[in-house]
Amino acid sequence: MPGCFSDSAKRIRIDTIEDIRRRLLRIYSEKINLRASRSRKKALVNTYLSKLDKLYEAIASSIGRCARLPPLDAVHPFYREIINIATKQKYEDTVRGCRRAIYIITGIMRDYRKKIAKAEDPKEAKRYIREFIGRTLSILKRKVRGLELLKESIKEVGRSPCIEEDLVKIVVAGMPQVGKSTLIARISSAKPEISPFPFTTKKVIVGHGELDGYRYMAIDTPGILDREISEMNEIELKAVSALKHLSDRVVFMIDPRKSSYYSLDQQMRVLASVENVLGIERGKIYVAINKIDIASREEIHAAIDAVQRHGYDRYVLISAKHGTGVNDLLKRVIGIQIN
Ligand SMILES: Nc1nc2c(ncn2[C@@H]2O[C@H](COP(=O)(O)OP(=O)(O)OP(=O)(O)O)[C@@H](O)[C@H]2O)c(=O)[nH]1
Ligand SMILES: [Mg+2]
Repeated sequence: MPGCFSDSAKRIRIDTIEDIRRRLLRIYSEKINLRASRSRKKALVNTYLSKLDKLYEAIASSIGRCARLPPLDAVHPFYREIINIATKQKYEDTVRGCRRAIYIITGIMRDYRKKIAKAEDPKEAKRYIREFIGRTLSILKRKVRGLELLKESIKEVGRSPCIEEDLVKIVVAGMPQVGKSTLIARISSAKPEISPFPFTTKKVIVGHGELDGYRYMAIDTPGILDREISEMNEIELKAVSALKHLSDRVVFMIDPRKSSYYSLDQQMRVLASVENVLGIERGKIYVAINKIDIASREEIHAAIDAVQRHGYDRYVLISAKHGTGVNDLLKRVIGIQIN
């Protein structure tokens, strides 16, 4: 599998200024052994210089991880959206700030190297070390804003699915309890929790699958695409727009039974909202009328009727639980891509 940003993000640790401050103070208070050297002055200088180096290395490696983050336009739009939401659009500013801060701190470090080299006694050398820490922290505070949000956003990306560009991406949407996770578990490697209680699955789950040599990603969208746009707040809308980039195809599942949690009308309204919010062409939406093993013939017909009345002509009858119609659904969904 080619690398993706979420895999590398798992290994990137972004430090906040507070994290850095604590690390510097720890290094500062580490006991120092005056190195064996012919002259006491030389020993003093070497010891404090090596302490300065250690402090600088800690800063450079920490801020360096931030400074080396890729530009936003180099990452997949799905991650870009997650980052923009989590950093309130401040990602580029923060990364630029890190680059600038390293540059300035490197200059300051060189000045203090010279000062320490000329120090007359341990007290003076120690004072320089303290000054260096103080100036470094104040530069970080002035030049690098938003490290907390950046840290969170990278963690968020690390928790997000690995997006492979060249796979068909199938988003499975629908209201709670219609059988999304059951379908995902049947058609992909993902093992979402399935239960008879609504809102069981709380986060977007991605699985991979293969049919007749065609590999695809299947995405479970719990509690995200089950409401009308008018009910979503801004953050939810933005989170949903991240999903846009994973939606080559949409399978919208319906529970046709009268006893289901939501009426057909409600389910159709949410379908219209999904179409809208994902900005996906109608021709790429498949309606899966699920639970045909327990729905009555009348209920199934009423569902087909509602689906057609709302202008959706691609529907498949399935039982996600028993597998009936699932391969047919998949072939049709992937088939669009093949043709
Ligand atoms: N009889 C029958 N039951 C099904 C079918 N598909 C799903 N179920 C049952 O419906 C319930 C809900 O299934 P889930 O797959 O968890 O539904 P979901 O849409 O993921 O629900 P949320 O995560 O709450 O949004 C479970 O008890 C499933 O076993 C089906 O085709 N036939
Ligand atoms: Mg679920």
